[in-house]
Amino acid sequence: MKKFISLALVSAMAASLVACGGSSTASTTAAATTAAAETEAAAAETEAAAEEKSEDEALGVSTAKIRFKAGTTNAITSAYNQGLIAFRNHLEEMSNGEMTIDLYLSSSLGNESDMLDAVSMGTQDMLVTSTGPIPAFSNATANWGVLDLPYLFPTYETAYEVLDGEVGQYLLSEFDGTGVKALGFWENGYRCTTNSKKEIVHPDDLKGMKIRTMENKVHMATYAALGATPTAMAMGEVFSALQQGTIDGQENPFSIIYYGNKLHEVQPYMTENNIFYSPAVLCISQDVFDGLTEDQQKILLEAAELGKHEEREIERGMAVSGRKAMEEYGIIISDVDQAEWIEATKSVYDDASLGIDPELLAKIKAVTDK
Ligand code: EAX
Repeated sequence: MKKFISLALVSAMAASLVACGGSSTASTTAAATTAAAETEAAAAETEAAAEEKSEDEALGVSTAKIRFKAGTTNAITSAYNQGLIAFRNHLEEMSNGEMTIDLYLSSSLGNESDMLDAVSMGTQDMLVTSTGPIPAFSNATANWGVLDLPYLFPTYETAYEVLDGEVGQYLLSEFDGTGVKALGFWENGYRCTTNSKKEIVHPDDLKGMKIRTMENKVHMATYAALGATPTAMAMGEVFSALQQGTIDGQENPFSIIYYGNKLHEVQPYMTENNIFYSPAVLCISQDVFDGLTEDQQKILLEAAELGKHEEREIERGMAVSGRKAMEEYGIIISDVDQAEWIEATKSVYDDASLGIDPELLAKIKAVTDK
């Protein structure tokens, strides 16, 4: 909006300059007027570009000596970034302003796979990512796909018990030696299907639809089992692909759809089928972490733990408020018989090509089937 005002202001100023021209030196005045208007317009564009840039970043306290460069694929209003702000507030307070986090938003540092590589190489300090790119990130993390299975976690509570317990901590430790230190499980949320064509209530309704998934083979196998055509794509490309119709739909939690990427603007239909409980992971470059003093490391870990719980609470809230906001926006949201969808996706558990670790799955089931 400010950009529009700047340009409107400039054209009004230019008009007033031209109006006060006139007299025998009209051509000189007109030239001067045009030049002035062009300078003003250029200045407005620069300001607007700076403002746009500012929409891609949210910097921490300017006086901090230690600044962690953190990236996500979402807007500032998303649960990830609201969680990072909560984490940052604790970090700044507990370190007396010595440490802060500069947020780079909406895939401005690249997609999640790129950013995970950048953190491992130390060219980016921090990242909150979904589990999407993790199985393919390293041989050490190849068995993370177990967390991406359909209908694995029936409740938030069972997800937290597994992720904060033995299985989750073991998986986080698999990042050791990759250049990435995985600090803990944040929350992406329960992933639902949106599309631009029709109400989806039963699994068969998905037949033949091109549905964007993350570049994750378990998610792709699940949508293939439902009869859809899974189309892997980075988050930053999804809005325009939906707008252009090169894909029919996508799947994400309400928080990512509404608060993170405004996908409701191009997706008139949504199905609350909650196929995947999708964890997220807060990562820091191992070299960056090792370069901190013991006290600074302690503060960072404590602040990250507080941020984790706050982010999960924010995301759970967005799952409710996001649905309400989307209904008010006019999105048609269909509820489903989840038993039907569980039945339609259970074959994925037997797909040997997905490299699911049976021992890890058994440990998870021991919690979720209690
Ligand atoms: O992690 O790519 C996705 O669909 C993710 O949910 C998103 O980037 C947030």
